[in-house]
Amino acid sequence: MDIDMSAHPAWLPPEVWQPIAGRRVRVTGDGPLIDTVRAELRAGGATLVGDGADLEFGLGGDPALGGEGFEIVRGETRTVVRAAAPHGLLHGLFALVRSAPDGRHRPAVARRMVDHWDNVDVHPVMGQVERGYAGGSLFWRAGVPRRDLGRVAAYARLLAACGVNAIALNNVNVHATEARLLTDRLAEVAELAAEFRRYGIRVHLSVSFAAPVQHGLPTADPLDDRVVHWWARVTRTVYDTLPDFGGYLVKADSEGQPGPFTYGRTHADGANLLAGALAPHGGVVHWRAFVYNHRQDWRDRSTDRARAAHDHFTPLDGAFRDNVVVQVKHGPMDFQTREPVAPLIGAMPGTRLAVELQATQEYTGQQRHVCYLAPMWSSLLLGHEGPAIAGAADEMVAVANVGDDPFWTGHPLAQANLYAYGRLAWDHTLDPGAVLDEWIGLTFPGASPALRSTLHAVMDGSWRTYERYTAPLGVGFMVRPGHHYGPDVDGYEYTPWGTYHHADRDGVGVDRTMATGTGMTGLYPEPWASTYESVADCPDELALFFHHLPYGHVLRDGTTVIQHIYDTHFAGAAEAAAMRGHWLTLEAEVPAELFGRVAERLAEQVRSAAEWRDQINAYFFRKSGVPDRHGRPIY
Ligand code: GCW
Repeated sequence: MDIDMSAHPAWLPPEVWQPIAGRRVRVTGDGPLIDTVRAELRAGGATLVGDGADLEFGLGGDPALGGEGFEIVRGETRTVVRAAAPHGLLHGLFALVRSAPDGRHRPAVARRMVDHWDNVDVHPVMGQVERGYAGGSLFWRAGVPRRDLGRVAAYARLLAACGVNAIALNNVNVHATEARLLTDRLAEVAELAAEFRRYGIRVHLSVSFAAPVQHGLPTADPLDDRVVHWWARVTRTVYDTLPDFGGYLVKADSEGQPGPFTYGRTHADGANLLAGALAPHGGVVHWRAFVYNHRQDWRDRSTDRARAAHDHFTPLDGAFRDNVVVQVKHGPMDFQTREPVAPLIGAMPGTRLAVELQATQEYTGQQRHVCYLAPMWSSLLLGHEGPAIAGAADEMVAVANVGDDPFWTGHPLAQANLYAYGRLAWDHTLDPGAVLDEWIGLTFPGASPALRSTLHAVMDGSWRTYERYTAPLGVGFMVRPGHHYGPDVDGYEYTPWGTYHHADRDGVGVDRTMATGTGMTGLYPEPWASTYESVADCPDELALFFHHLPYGHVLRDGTTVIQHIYDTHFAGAAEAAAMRGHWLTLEAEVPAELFGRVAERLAEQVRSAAEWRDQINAYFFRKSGVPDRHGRPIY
């Protein structure tokens, strides 16, 4: 196996192999993953030896390390990496490359997955990659496989090096062509799976619940024997080709995708159907909880989209087969810049749960804005503003942000989101600022202290900056409908999507209290139910998510709602301009192409932030009639 280290470097450029280069290394054990360890070491400049090694990789580690854990011990003359299984040695190698500390390392959750929303055919509205901001798919172009397997191999390395071990290749919105990946186009999947397998990454496929109908059956009813047999047969064929196939990912009864509701069945019936087909082969079904009514009457204040996943799924706790993983978005709505944690997380103790994050920046600047998301993810994982995801999640998932762009992610700095996702999925307690520094160190080896600290300054607070100049206080969705880029305060206000801010001349926000609203606060365990219910205790950042507040309401930080809106929007836009200023000092320090790409995107960010500031401030000034206390220009 040959590894081209210089092809698409990202966080594994040849220079970071310094700790390995020139060393005499002994690797014991056999098998495909051990072969990868050897190939990586060779490509990194190590000499593989039988004895007299100063670095050793070997099995026989403590079984308590599990299938992926490893231990690093640096002695005076020799460093030893031990694992109980080959996959652990691969992780141990990458850990050594990033100078991980001595000691035992084990992942927090067993599966750490990335989901691609890649289409096989170019979708007329969504393009090659749904919500993709990094060019086309790495896997398909206009209906046919790209066959650029070198790029796929490089991607597999990057994923493995940050700890990812599973991937879903195609969009959860499964159109007719994508449905064929499961059947007559399985060879394309097998080809990709071979690249990922070398790095310990198992391949999964998104499937349509209506697949049996697409293939000629009169029904897809999960309780119909013909349907049960169809899935069993098709799944058997998949495993004949791909014995280590991971399983199915399903978006059902959601935004127009077919599902069990068509047949009067429950989501447990639907998920168990596929789980039954997968079980004999050791596969799992990831069944998404993103189920809500996207055709609701905006005049009806009794329906609340934020309740939907909880209301649909908690009654089914205990009804799912063991190999069903209910996959829930981290927030109750849809990957907004700020949301509370989804109340479903932690509310289904008898069900395996995967928590889905969105690395692709649909609502967070679409990879034109710098928005380092790890601080948000970390605070959700650790429960800074609500129940912690850590401990409640059995698995982690992120929607991928890469494409065929030469920088992988369109905005080169957006690579940090994918890297940080992998690292936080492995260890939920990592400090996001430290992960950022780790990414900077790996991606820009040899960087001067000025480059390091400037990059850190540009990126570390960028999510909060983005939050400041966009939708205020947790209200969300003030974006242009359809593509979701740029401000449009009322864009979704009178639509059926359930995404409302309810601004009027007196106030803004959604009353989700038990006392007078949709009762959504009551879906949380204590103390959070009471915290969110009480205007006085609710964290400011979520104030308008849970409450409809008068513009003059004084927040916990001492400002009024309206003044907070003005202050944060002026500050956020100014911060974006400062970020650009910082970046422009780096011209001599980074390669010209990278410098130019980031500079061009920052110029757009500065423009867009000013547009957000002006539209949000003008909108709320006109609604409320309250002037800015500091007399700044509002149009
Ligand atoms: O937020 C919405 C996106 C859709 C996406 C959906 C989902 C894949 O706008 O593009 O569809 O979420 O998560 O299923």
